[in-house]
Amino acid sequence: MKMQSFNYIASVAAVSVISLSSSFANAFSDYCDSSSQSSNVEWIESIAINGKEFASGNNDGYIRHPEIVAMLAPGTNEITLTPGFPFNVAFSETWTGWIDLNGDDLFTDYEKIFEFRATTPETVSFEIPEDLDIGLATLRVVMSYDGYNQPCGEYVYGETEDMAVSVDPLLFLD
Ligand SMILES: [Ca+2]
Ligand SMILES: [Ca+2]
Repeated sequence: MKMQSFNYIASVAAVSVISLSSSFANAFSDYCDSSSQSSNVEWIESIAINGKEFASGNNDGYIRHPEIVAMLAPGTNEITLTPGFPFNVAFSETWTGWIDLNGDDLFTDYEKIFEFRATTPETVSFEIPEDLDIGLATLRVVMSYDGYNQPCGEYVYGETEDMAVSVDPLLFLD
């Protein structure tokens, strides 16, 4: 059991040394497109997972964080979603998040980890099943002014961000 675990980690580390960015690009390549038409007046400013913040600012409607792996814990996790506004005028935004827990490149209702509407930064908790072995998985967050809450497709105002997540602490050794 232990040997299998270390063999797996060793192969991931080898890939990351040789070509980290292309490895992640491949990991994301099969997901459906999601983006806004405009992030001029609201965007995803930052996503913090279990207290570690990943700030991105305005990314023109979509960003895939290329070399970030956010650490999840089996059981309860916290995520803080912070919107960005250019004119000190805050709008109400619909936030929806999914994690592709089963690795089939689809974000299903079963994999939705939050959905809410808010004007200010909000922290919500979600559960990762204790017995689930996810090596690397993808978190998708959609923030939409127009209330769009689907994992795929184009909406008018807001932003989509994709990020690699893992529950395996050995993947976080830099
Ligand atoms: Ca952003
Ligand atoms: Ca899935």
